[in-house]
Amino acid sequence: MGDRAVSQRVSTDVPAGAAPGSRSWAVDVSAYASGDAKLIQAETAGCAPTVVPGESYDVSVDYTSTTDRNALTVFAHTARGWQYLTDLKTLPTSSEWTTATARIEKIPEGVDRISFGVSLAGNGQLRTTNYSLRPVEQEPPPVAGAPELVGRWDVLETELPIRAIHTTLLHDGRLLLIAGSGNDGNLFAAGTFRAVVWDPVTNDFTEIPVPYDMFCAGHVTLPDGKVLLAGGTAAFPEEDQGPNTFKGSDQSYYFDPADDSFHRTADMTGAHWYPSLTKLGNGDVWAAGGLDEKAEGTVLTELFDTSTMSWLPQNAVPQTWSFWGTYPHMFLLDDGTMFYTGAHTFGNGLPGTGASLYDWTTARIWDVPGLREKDLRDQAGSVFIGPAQDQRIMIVGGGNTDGNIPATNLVDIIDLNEPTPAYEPGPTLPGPGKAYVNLVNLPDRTVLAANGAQYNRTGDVFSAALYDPEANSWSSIDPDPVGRNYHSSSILLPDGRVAVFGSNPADNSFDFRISVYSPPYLFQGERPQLTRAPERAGYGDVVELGVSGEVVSASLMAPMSATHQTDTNARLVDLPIAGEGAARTAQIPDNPNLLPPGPYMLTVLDADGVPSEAKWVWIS
Ligand SMILES: [Cu+2]
Repeated sequence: MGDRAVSQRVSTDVPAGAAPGSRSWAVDVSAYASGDAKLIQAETAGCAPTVVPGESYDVSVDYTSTTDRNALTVFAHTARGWQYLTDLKTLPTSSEWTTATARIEKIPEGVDRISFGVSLAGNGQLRTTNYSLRPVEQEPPPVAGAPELVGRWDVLETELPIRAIHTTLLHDGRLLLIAGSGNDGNLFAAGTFRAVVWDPVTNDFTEIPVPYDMFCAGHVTLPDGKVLLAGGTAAFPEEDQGPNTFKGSDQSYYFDPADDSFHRTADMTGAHWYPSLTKLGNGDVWAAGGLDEKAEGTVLTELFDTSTMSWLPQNAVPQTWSFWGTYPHMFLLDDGTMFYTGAHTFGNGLPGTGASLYDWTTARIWDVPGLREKDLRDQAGSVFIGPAQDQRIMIVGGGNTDGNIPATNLVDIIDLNEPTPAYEPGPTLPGPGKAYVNLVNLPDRTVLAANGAQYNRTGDVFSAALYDPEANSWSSIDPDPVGRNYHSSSILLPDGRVAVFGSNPADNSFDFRISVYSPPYLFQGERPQLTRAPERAGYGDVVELGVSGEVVSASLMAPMSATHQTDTNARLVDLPIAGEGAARTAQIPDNPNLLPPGPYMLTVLDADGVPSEAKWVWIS
């Protein structure tokens, strides 16, 4: 519209560094009297990008113009058709290619597509190219920092003496922190492998001699409180190999907190770099996944016989002959089968739906439907939500190391008590998408989701949130002031705090700072106390507890053993209680698949949702 002469054409004059074959559009206006000419996307479904009402977008376009009568203009499509939305800014004369950027704040309701570009309302020549539209990442709303609402993060003055990549809470309250070579090829070549035991109460570190490169092993706490380690690194990638083509080790050791040393067991049947270890109801350990001695995916399933402290021969283990990936997130269910959540470290393009049920006794596998974005679940988080009796598992976020695609903030939840379980969409994690999310069951039955990054070992995402399984909702909390991505882990401490370790970004540096998160329940007045509990209890036992405070429930929590943000053996098991006042009884569940044998942290919870400090109870 308007009164002017317009001619336009395609031009090969494009900005320096533009992709080969790029073109620009040029428009010439002369004899201008009124109206304008626009270089915008064609207002058709294929051309004009789709948008989401309420979201904000950053737009950019490269332009040159012989006049200053230019504006960055947006048109919007609704059910009623296309109409002018706004001019974001005017653009100055520019003889050189210049990138014009602006933000479209909050797309109005009803708008499903937009078209944007540069309009020219005067005599002159305008050229444009390189149109881009990017959603603005929604940082979670700032949180008013009352610790009784959002908790508190402290970064300790003490720093780690080693790259703590494998972290385990021991039954004496100390932590076993293992680096092995710590992802440092020079230390690997020198045969320098390290581990320490850290006492968070006295702040002492004890150096532990490490017999082989436990970097990239799997680990789990055995029924007697020893820590079983299996697999690890036999060789770093050679120069002509990809970055994650490490050769696996078949070695296996256990750490004994009684003598602070590693002891060798018989080797595994095959080599595993990034295996997952899942403890079974009888106290034995299932292991699978990872790369073998040739840095290829291993299909071997392994079983550790705890009574003889040895790995069984291949023919004594039901074999699926399928590759579970690297560090597959495999959870033991209450009927003795397992659930593969769809989360893993590295690797994508998974077959089927991406998640499955698995009967390890028959080696049968069933696809489970409903997981969204199955190829964006590299280094997602997986966790039981609520008491393990609910058999509900949540998968949170995840990325794609292969494509370096921005991570997702999608959350899916599955109820494995259903006869035909399927993932259902859960509430989206507040803040930008992230992989490397650290998920921790807290004794008040909420779940902490902290740390992470949007891209492969870069783009730290600082948002953090607590998930309430009863409300099925997230509430944002203050973030860890330390950005943490690859090779970070979080461990619940017996006093109810969470210790967070590590981060190994793309430059292969390592963050030696330790963060400690004190959840809101530590600032909500007096805590209930567990004054008396048995040291040991058997399946189905009724045990006596001494408590103070208005106690409403009790639970047993498995001490965490985590690497790569994950502990597939973590769980909180509800302990039904009876009685009144200071003397209570608690019923130990009779199903060992729900509560595999071993040391547990027993806590009681009061009516305000404040947990006691834990006491250790051995379940056998
Ligand atoms: Cu790793």
